[in-house]
Amino acid sequence: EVSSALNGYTPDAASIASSIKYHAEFTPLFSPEKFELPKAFFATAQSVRDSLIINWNATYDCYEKLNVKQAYYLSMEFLQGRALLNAIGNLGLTGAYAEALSKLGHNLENVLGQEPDAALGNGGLGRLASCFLDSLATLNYPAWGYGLRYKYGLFKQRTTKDGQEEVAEDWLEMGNPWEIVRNDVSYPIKFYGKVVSGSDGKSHWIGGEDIKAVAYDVPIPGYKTKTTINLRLWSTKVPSEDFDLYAFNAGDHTKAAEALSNAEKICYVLYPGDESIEGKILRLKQQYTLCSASLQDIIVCFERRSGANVNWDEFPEKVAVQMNDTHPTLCIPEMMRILVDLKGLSWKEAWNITQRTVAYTNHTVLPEALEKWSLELMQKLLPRHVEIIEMIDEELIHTIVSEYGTVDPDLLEKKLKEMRILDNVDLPATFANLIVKPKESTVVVPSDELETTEEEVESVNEEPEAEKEGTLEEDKEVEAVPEPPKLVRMANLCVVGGHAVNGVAEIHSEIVKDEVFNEFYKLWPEKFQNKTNGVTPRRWIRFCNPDLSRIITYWIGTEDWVINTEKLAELRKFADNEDLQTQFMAAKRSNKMKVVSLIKERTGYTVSPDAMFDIQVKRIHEYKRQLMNILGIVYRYKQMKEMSAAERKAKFVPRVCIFGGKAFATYVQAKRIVKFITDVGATVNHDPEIGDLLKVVFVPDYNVSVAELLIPASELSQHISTAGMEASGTSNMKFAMNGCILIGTLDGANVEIREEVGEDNFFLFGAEAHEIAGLRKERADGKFVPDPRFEEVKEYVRSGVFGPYNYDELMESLEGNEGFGCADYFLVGKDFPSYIECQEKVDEAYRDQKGWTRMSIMNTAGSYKFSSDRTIHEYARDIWGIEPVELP
Ligand code: DL6
Repeated sequence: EVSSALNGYTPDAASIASSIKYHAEFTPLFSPEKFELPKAFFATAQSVRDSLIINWNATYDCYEKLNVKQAYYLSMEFLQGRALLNAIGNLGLTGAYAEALSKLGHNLENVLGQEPDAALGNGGLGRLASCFLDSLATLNYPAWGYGLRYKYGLFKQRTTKDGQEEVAEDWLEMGNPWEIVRNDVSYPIKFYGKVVSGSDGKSHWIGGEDIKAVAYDVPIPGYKTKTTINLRLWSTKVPSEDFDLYAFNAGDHTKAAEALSNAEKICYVLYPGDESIEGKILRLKQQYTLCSASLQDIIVCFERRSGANVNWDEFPEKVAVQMNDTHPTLCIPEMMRILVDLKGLSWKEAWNITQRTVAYTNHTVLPEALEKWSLELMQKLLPRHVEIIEMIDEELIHTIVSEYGTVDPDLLEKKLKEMRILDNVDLPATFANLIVKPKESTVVVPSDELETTEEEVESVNEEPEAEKEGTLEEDKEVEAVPEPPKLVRMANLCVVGGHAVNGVAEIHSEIVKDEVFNEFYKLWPEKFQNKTNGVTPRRWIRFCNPDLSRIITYWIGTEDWVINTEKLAELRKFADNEDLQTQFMAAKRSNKMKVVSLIKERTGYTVSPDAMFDIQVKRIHEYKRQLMNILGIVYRYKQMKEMSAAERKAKFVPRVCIFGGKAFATYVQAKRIVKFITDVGATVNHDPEIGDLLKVVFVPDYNVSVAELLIPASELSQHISTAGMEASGTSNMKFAMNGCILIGTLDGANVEIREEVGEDNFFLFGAEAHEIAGLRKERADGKFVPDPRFEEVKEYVRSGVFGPYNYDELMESLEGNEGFGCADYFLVGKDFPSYIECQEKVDEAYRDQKGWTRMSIMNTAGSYKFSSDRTIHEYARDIWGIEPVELP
């Protein structure tokens, strides 16, 4: 146990017990007479929160007094998971809390199990944000997180006979003991309306719909330090004066409630479906709420700390804003709007300040994930921001023209096409004659979608400009090819408006420079950086794997590795030591036993702890290739069925193949994959011939807490994306830390993990990133000859072994038959032979348990680089320019 960070005061078990009792008595949420588990959790969390608040206030006061530069991490996602164990662990009070609870008749583990996961995120991007908060606090960096307080977390996943079913995750149902509602901190947020020029020469955004964003603060404690930073989550409400009491009293309750629900629904769910126009509007409202509320808050803080003499030029010396992916891109035009329209700065001054303040992290190379917003929709919702974006676009055109000249119109056209923020939008009048080329079509046909936009658009907007001019009707009469939609490319805006752009693993950052943003890279190479992701060793080793942690501490001789992970490398020298190996294996086995129970409880299947635990847990996505994993399992099963019992035993080691992950509700192919995995499991797991030699389990509702159980129990984990497509991956780091051996492609952070743990301790297969384009072309040209084993396995699936569901569509997606998109875009067929051959090597290696354990130790030892502490130090030094501040 570390000593407490509580201002020198270490509460003992007795005082903790009395604090828990106090909260139990005065928590009106539960019935007074009983002290059952839900109440025990709530009271315990509140007692911990008291301790956190002491440090949280001290941290806040310190930054306020010193007026230090602070970083603000803006993210639509924070995948916090549970907080209790992390908080008492960071405070060094785990033992004291366990003792206190036992005095009160409860067991800490059971109490911990009561906490719902705070699943305000989807996957890696959100969990990374949460790891970063832990590292920022632990390393004493002045920093805050900003996000949204979604009423419902990421959906609860059930697996039924029809596949995945989504159920709302009401994580706030029993209240949230960690948050502090700050009714004193709220900001107005406006949508729609129009922009008028005032007599003062400034633009005024008036009319429209007004809501307010209210802050909910969540203290984030660091490990072995007093520093406790803040995660400020915004919730949306309607200003009370806007409640239509007149309509309500007149009996029109629906009308009166409309404004309330319009405001509140902004924070209902993360990533509302955006197939409909309403869904798109809601998402854009969410993004703007996050940006506007956070920036108003940051600016208020800057002004307050500056006192009487606000010097705006100093803003970037006091503030760094990191945009986690493109979701918070509106920070850029919002900052410009506040500085120019509200604070009276010139455009030039404001642009200079904005660029020096803001930076952008790219987390994906998938073109569909690089956000593009309809210009027309944005114009309706955020008219002033569109004016600002148009001006930024125009300045960018100036830059491009002055850099590349007008001598070569083709080159200029290419550059503009790639780099402009506005896509499919004519050049502004001043540049109209730069590129003189015949136009394909000049007829404007407005998108139907946007004409039938939700009623609120109609009601809060002036008549659309086009209608006023009477162009719509005329246009409709003309039979014409529709023009491509006018779009705002958010990623381009990020690159232009920020001073730094980073990828999240070395290979990914190279792809960002060479492909995704190549034209920008040629123009501004100095902006581009790499920041390889990391994960917090507190949550992902120390707290989720106490047995392994004790072993590491024993062999390294200190617990310092929890904050200085470089020390993990010292384990290398003991990798052959039999005592260490025995301890490693024992810890693994005890973690596997917990997973045996989890699987029984969640799926009803009984699995053997003697089998190899082979795990793939991550969002279900075609590029992550869960399909290749399950087809590999099907191939294994088919082979087993064709052998005698003795041959089977000789060839294969027993395996429990575990899957987990959620498919986005509207992603049909991903949902088919979930169904397929569960169907294979239903057949294989009930096959008496196979027994414990193979089990296939889909653990429903994978989340942070489930990961905390599965990862410590893993022996093999799969990171098998098509090379070049996984930006980094972070579960690969967590698995390696927990002594799991990875099978994977040379993709994302796998490349660096393999370098650190050693080639011999990583199972590598598959095509490399530089080969992918050629391989896709080969497929498109019909030159690809599939391996017979791949053909065989698809045929086996089609034969109906796995039940009546028709898997033709899924199999055809690997063949590229007409109507099912491109030919095996993710190259499952290409990599399949090397994958199954590599899996044979895995079996062989697992038979030698000593050798395997050595590899396992080498993985833990080699994982030291992948601590988010290292990543955060790099961001602080290279992008944010912030320094650690030790609290007095
Ligand atoms: O950087 C965190 C995380 C990476 O580790 C994953 O490789 C990457 O897929 C994920 N990106 C996203 C963004 N959207 N998409 N797709 O979640 O970021």
